[in-house]
Amino acid sequence: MRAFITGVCGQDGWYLSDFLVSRGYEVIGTRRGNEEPAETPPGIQCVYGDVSDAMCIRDLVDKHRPDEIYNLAAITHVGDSFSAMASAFQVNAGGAAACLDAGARVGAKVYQASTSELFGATAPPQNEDSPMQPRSPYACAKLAAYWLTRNYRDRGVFACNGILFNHESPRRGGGFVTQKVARAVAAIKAGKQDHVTLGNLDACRDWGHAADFVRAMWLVMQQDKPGDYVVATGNMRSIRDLCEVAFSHVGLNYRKYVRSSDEFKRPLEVEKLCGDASRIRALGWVPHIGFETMIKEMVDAASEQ
Ligand code: F7E
Repeated sequence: MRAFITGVCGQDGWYLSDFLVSRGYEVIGTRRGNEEPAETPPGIQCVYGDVSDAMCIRDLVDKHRPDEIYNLAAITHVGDSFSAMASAFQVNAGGAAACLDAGARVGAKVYQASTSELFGATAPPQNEDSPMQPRSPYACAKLAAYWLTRNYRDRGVFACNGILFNHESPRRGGGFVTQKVARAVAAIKAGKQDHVTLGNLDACRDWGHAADFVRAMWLVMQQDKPGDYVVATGNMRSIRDLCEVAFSHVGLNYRKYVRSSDEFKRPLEVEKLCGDASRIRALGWVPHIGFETMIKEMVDAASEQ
């Protein structure tokens, strides 16, 4: 089997390519060319590719003729999307269109990296039938991608939306709150920093581990029929809970070190997300790594850097 992964150098691209290579897949992944060679996942073929350039994606897919396409490339920071609306749409909606179009031409299955941000203002628990009320340009663009995927499916393409809730790991970018906290804990413990300033401490998320979530991506692509699946742990924690776990792991009380500022608050917030993943659990998917274990892994990894 041959897989084509866009955005292969991101957190999910690493874990997914690792998983697929271990299952004997040949993996071709796109990168935008601004990463160091050492930063590309091992065992795969990395090529230049930008999902906002539909002809580029079409040519690559025509050339490599994959069985499965995983569209993971995206502008992923929700907060940043408020000031980068046009590029959020070009990449997050346009990229999905490019992958669906390219996949349809060669008969490949297409996985679209969808997101719990689609639910936005809808109260938890959220599942595949919950109303979608996006609260950011990021989520609006991802909602367009979600519907494009469904439209292609209606036209006969094997196209799936994986509606993933937050998922983290030591490979998470430093702009996301888990990694920001993990790195701050490491720096404060080492005496290099005396506090960390966050935004909204009351927001709640359902956080899982990227290694568990990429298995779900693959699983939805192995079904007889294409579909949309929520992928989540079903456990909800606040930003305060995250701080408590991360700081207490190194013997510190977070209340002494965590501040909150409007600077890191969003114009519109998604207050509470917690997924009901019954549909994918019925296929046999279970997350193995719990929240505490994951946050401690991230703090330990940050401490070793
Ligand atoms: O924020 C709050 C912030 O940036 C989580 C992306 O992968 O998951 C991710 O989106 C929460 C929000 O992730 C800070 O306001 C407080 O309520 O880690 P985050 P996200 O926005 O949930 C979804 C599923 C995706 O699809 C996205 O691509 O934490 N928060 N203080 C903060 N967030 C950040 N980044 N920085 C702070 O200082």
